[in-house]
Amino acid sequence: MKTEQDRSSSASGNLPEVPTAHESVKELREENARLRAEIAQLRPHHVDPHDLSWDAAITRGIAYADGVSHTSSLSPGRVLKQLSGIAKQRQEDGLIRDSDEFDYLPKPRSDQTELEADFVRWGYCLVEDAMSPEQVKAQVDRLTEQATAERDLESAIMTSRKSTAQLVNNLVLKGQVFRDAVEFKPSAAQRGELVDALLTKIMGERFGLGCAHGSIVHQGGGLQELHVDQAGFPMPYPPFPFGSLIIWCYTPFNLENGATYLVPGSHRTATGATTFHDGADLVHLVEGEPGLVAVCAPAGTCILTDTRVLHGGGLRTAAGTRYAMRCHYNRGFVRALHEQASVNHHVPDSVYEKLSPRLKQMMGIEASNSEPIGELRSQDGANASP
Ligand SMILES: O=C(O)CCC(=O)C(=O)O
Ligand SMILES: [Fe+2]
Repeated sequence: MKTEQDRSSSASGNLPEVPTAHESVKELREENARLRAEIAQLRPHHVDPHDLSWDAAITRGIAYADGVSHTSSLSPGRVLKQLSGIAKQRQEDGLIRDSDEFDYLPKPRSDQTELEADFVRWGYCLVEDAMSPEQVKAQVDRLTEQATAERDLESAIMTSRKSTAQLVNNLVLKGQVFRDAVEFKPSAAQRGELVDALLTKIMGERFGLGCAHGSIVHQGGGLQELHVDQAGFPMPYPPFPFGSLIIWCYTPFNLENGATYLVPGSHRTATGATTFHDGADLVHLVEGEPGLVAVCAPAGTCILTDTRVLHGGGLRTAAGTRYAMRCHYNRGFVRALHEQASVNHHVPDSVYEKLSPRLKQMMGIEASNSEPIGELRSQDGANASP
């Protein structure tokens, strides 16, 4: 089967195209590593990265990301480049294993302490039966109806070539079932309150919504480059994630079905230090043990991920379709918008009226002061004084 690639990503912008030929990928990766090492040596203010003195910091200048790029927020992309094409290559070589082949990796669970332990150790956890079969059906029915209507209107977003995957963005505008699930109402997701409690632990109270969209992956679709979902943030990362991408599995996830590929444990070390820094050997992580796996989960599971964990959409090789909803949440101080979710600043009045106070807060569109003070003139103040 010819592999098609999904270039969209829920929280990292557009992903690069996967090169096709095996050998050239390998060669390019090596060439890339060599050139990066050379460039590092040629930097005019190259300072020993292990020198932690004030003098060294001042010589480096304002270089909070990598000391090279003036668009520092793009810097994790430089580190991730070494993984270009690797998911495709490992899939073709049959080297990606199902996560349930590893006893120690997260399993679907309902105990919060165990879920937290999985999340800390592996960078993801699986909330078991987070939606009942009826709740899943209600979401899939609405999603497929919306997806068909968007295709009929010729406004569908096809994310893999030959229409093997479709993304239905801005679900908050597209049905009460989605709005209810996004704010974890038990009527839409029976273990929504548990998901909410976990996300609150990850990001603190009043976390925001980055995007909520439907992901429809047919045979031959779904493959993405490996990435992290906080690539917009400069490195080095602090010892906590900026957000969490959660995936509501509407159909079963496993290798053949196009489950998310993920490198368990790639988000941090035991001390909390980040894995992402200049010179990090990410290939070693991908090829190690457990390495890159396909996250197995029955329909109804909610996958919570740390935005620092290496992962990407997996290729569906089986016949049929994988349905899911992906929601990206951010810490409250992060502006709640996203390249596929202009929803947060273009909400039609008819939908605005239906949004709960919490959803408005999550989307960053609550009116916190209905009578703000505007531009004042000196006599305005004089008139106002007694
Ligand atoms: O759909 C998936 O399995 C993962 C998608 C993903 O990582 C993303 O869109 O950022
Ligand atoms: Fe992602």
